[in-house]
Amino acid sequence: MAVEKTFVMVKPDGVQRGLVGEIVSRFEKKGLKLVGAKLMQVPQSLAEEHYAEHKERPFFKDLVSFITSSPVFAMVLEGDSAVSVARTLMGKTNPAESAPGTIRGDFGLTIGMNIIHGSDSTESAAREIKLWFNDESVAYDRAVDVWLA
Ligand code: RTP
Ligand code: MG
Repeated sequence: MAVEKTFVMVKPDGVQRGLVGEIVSRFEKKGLKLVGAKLMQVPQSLAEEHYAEHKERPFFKDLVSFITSSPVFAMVLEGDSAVSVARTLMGKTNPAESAPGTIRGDFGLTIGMNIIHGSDSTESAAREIKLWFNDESVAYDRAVDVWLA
């Protein structure tokens, strides 16, 4: 297994509903290491660039206006297979189909407001971390790492 970094963002619905702490806690308890975090209002240009792959999709306009409607909580998480592990904890894109025990499965109801975003590949993670954090993550040693590998 390889140590990876991934980009995860609590979307405006998750921040408004007071779920940031619960969500961060789930990733921490899983063993992923928080190496970047910030609460921020998303500029239109950043939202459009982040979701550029969906530019031609019918939901693109609504998605960008949703992401820019209220602050998000952006994070960089690090750990073994962090990209796929974070996606597993998040659950399927549509909360109506996400398994109980996952973040979307436990807290979401509709695809338009599905609480959280996570990079879908190591390539996406690299692109998104650069875009949101300008590659500025915080490296530090954590004693618990000895018990996780
Ligand atoms: P995300 O990028 O937000 O982590 O979600 P994802 O990979 O699981 O899903 P993706 O296919 O990348 O879709 C991005 C976001 O667009 C919204 N969406 N709405 N109305 C619709 O049919 C529809 N489909 C997708 C969702 O908010 C989804 O998370
Ligand atoms: Mg996606």
